[in-house]
Amino acid sequence: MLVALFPGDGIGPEVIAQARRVLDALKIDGLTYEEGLVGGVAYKATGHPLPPETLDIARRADAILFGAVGDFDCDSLERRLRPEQAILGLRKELTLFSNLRPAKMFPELSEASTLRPEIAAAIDLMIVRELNGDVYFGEKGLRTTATGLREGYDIMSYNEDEVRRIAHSAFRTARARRGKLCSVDKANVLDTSQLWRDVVIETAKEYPDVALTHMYVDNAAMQLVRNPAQFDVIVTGNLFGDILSDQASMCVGSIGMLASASLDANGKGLYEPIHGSAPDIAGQGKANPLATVLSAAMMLRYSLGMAAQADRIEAAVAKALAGGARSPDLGGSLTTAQMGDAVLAALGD
Ligand code: GGG
Repeated sequence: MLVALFPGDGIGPEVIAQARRVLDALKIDGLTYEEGLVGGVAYKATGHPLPPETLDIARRADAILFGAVGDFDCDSLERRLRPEQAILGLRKELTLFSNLRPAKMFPELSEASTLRPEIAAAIDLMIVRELNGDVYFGEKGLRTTATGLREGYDIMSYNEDEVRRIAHSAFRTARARRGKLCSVDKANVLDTSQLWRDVVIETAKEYPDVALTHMYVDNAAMQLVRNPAQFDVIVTGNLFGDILSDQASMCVGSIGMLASASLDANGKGLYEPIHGSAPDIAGQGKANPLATVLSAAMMLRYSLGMAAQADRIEAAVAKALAGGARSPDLGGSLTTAQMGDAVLAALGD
């Protein structure tokens, strides 16, 4: 089985290196790797953030392990050449429409959460973020109005098929968990959200065993910090999902802890930490690699059919944290490599 490794920019290579050490320690027969350039490093080497050679590796691979993209040097480039287009391009080209972002409180991290321990302790939720539509992919541009003002626009749109397929993914996810699904939209203001809500309600007829609720996104942001235990699965659009999952990450201690899976309809997936390239700390050994290590576990579980190996990684991360392993984002001083060492030691026990 082929895994595409796309480390990318900033702290991407550092966190991917630790995930690779953990995967190697599992000694899985028949797992091979091919590396590709994405993001700012790809632009600097080839003139494009997602070169054809990288896309070719991604298409041939059974799964993709992705680090992060984003580079201050590229801030002035036209949009199609910016590092972020690599991840958006992969999601679109491979139809990776369903983004699973689990946020679960490791009990040992309650002191790192921004919430009171008794509120944080009960967090175990999954955000299902739609990845192929919304303002990310609608018509966008800069123009000048009739009165000479500069104006920017990004069209938000979803068609019913796009909503239906993410709704099915979310209902199936909820069915496999605690059977509760909260659909988050802004249907009091946005027509896109009204269609979203209508289609989710239609789809619910096929899942009578799942309890469906609806929440406006502003309320959802507030409820996530007020009473996060009420949530099992949250399904929402691309932009709202991006924002809510960053918020959820701080509720469970750090953005350095949140893994993700971006799946197509057949189980092929791209796996990445939800954090970006953090150029301010790149190369300093300060990055927390656990989100990437946990993304590797999701890859084994969702795309490679190796649930037992995924369990081993997740148990090792929990054990390393229980043993006191803490990177700076978690209030500690271990380096990126020392965090990797702690997971490897826990794997070997
Ligand atoms: N590993 C996540 C990453 O690199 N994020 C950078 C980024 O541009 N993400 C766009 C998005 O997820 O909305």
